[in-house]
Amino acid sequence: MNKEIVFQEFLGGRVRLVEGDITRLDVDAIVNAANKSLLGGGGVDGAIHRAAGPQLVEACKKIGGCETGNAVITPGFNLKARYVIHTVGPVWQGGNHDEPGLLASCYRKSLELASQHPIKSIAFTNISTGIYGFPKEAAAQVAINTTTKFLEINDLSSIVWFVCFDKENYNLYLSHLSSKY
Ligand code: AR6
Repeated sequence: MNKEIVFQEFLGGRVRLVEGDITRLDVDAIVNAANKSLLGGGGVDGAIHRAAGPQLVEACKKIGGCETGNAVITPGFNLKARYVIHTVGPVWQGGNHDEPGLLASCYRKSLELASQHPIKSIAFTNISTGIYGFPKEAAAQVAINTTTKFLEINDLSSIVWFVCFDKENYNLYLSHLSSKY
């Protein structure tokens, strides 16, 4: 499992950082940066739907949509991951529309869903930092702070992977995680 993947460990192994494609990771759940329709799109959403196959959009249609800051769960179908957690990040509108609060909610709700299912490893992409335009540095801080706080408070036994597709995000996560943990 993930033998060929090079990653860094933090928080006693509870958090892992890797640069790469989330659709290839062998984990129990991957978290999709979806939109409110849940019907697929570009970016990581498109990549996940392509890798999971057409059954994924059918499962999403049955759910019917998801509000910004919330999360829903489906099977992973053709993915290695058994589940996909779909969360809808905020569109960056300048920072005065509760964007950080909504982004934190995406991480929290996804982790809550994970804790309610047999999920021992969950992988996040950098939600909202692509098409939705959330500044990467601020988004990395929200992602790391929200996740580590959740792990401390909830005693979640899952390993959390942060999967960075681009070098800029990877370097930001590496620097924040290394300085804190
Ligand atoms: N694996 C991991 N991360 C990825 C991958 C991948 N295969 N591909 C891209 N990323 P984005 P958003 C990173 O735009 O900003 C969709 O159309 C990417 O580098 O996918 O939340 C949805 O349907 C970036 O850091 O999601 C929505 O309409 C991060 O994933 C909208 O885009 C998020 O970029 C959501 O926008």
